[in-house]
Amino acid sequence: MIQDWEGFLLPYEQAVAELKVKLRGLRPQFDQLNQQTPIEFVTGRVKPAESIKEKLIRRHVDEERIEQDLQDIAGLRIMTQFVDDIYQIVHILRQRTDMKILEERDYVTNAKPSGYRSYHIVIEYPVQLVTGEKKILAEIQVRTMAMNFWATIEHSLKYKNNDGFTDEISEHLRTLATQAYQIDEELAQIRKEIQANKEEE
Ligand code: 0O2
Ligand code: 0O2
Repeated sequence: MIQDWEGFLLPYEQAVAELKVKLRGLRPQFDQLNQQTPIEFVTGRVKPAESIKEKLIRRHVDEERIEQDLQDIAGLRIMTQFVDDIYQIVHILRQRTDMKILEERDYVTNAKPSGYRSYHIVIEYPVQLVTGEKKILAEIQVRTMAMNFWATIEHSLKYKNNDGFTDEISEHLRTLATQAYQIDEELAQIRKEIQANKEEE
């Protein structure tokens, strides 16, 4: 049993703080190169102890296995303007030497049954502690702002009203997710047209 949750979560806090700085630091580099940045904004959080405990029960995970089996205690989120930007970010993350990618889950191309879209990357990240190096798992979610807007609202509706969440409501939310994705596709089309117009000039 973990007695000291604050102590247990400290390396995760450190990892989230470091990764926020590193990922946010990519933006000015694109500006410097006069390139359009694929990153709109970055958020991060450590899962609160109460949510971790609830997830351990829900997923039947033994507390002994928490570090290996709960991949999103440290969570980072990168928001983009366009769908293509997601894959550009994934490519950049694959080249990095300060983190090791363990798993990738592409829910952008293959949406979840709920309608949820996002690209998930599980990394192993080394944190330097006074007691030495500790490798922890972190989850990076990469998604467009439209995907994020849907996921944030759907999450809060589901979280707060589990009982009232009927099949009809799930279906309605799935339709809205499809509509949000259509907006992403149309925006990509507009970007392409603008590019083509520029090249014609
Ligand atoms: P709630 O109720 O959990 O949504 P900053 O000052 O910007 O450096 P800040 O303000 O502490 O840092 O946090 P940040 O990084 O701007 O955003 C934290 C919020 O992002 C959290 O909200 C999370 O909702 C959300 N978030 C970011 N990444 C993840 C992730 O990977 N998974 C999940 N589940 N949520 C994420 P709050 O404030 O904790 O409130
Ligand atoms: P929270 O409150 O966001 O932290 P698992 O991580 O074990 O739950 P899996 O399949 O191993 O599930 O991982 P997956 O699906 O790659 O990532 C799970 C996380 O993705 C969730 O974390 C959510 O942040 C997000 N997610 C997945 N499906 C949905 C969905 O239908 N709607 C929304 N809004 N978010 C989703 P948690 O731990 O569930 O919660």
